[in-house]
Amino acid sequence: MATYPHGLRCRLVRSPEATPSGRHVLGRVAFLGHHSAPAVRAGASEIGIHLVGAEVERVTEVWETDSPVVSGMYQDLAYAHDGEYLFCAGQVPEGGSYREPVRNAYRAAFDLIGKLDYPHVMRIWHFIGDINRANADGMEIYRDFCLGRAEAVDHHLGRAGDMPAATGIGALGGGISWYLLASRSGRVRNLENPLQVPAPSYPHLYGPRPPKFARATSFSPPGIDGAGDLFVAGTASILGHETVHAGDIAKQCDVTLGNMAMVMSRENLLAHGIDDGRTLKDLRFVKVYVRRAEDLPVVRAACAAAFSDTAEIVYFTVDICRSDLLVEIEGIAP
Ligand code: 3EB
Repeated sequence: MATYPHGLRCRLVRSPEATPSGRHVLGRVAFLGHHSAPAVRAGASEIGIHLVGAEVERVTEVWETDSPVVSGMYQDLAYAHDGEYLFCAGQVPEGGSYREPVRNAYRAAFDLIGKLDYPHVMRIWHFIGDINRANADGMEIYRDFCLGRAEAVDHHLGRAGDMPAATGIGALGGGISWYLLASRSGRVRNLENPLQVPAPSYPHLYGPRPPKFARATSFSPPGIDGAGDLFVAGTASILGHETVHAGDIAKQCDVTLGNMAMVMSRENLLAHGIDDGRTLKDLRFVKVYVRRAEDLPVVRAACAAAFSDTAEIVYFTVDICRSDLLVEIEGIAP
């Protein structure tokens, strides 16, 4: 990522213990063959998310900084912060209804953010077990999750409150594992995509309360002009508010990549008052979620053509929040 004081950086590594960087670790997100609860380990906060089959190589996303960190547990959340950045991770246990536990999890996170003074949330990820299945009341679990999240956002930020770029995706284990990044200073700007209806304005067709997230978030540290670090949200084959190309993985890849290119483009950044522009080749850390393992070769080929040879790209085979979506992609352009 760009070099600036207290630089926040991401690495995707196969074995974090074997590849120390000499920097301070805020958070480790291990993608594993099982869940492991949020905890503080060796001074950093850590969470394990069941996202890969037992036979697959594990990958860990490591969030690092230049300054020493202070870590701890707050309620069930594991956190670490360095005076400029906060990483925090939580896990909502598997259950029959997620509305209230999600509200509670968000309340704990907003409390922590307030208490420690990191008011600018720049990115959030949610990994949701059985995302397309019905909960105990017959509501799809993703919709149940969206309901709790929307109520939490109403309560803490007000009805018009906006949330940053997010990922809301399936997981192989049950419950909801999630983590976020926030900053004390700098500037967070949430971006929309002119090709897509803002998710918070989706019609009721997709659930009682819409998903609260932005298509991308620009984080500019103090003194940095332009987009700074651009976090592109989980992006799928949606135009307007509708899924397009149901059943066609190649076309869904094209639309997904087109949406990502548009949200990062100079045209779109200028429309949001940011004098900057990025392309797909600027993405450094890319996570690709593919519903059906048999689609992996097509998705890998599309990503290899679209992204830089030096981008770090990881693939997961998990369900996606709408049953007709076959692929979802997120990334960071530092
Ligand atoms: C979409 O655009 C696809 O609920 O937090 C992407 C990113 C999606 C985040 C979320 C959902 C979420 O609606 C799904």
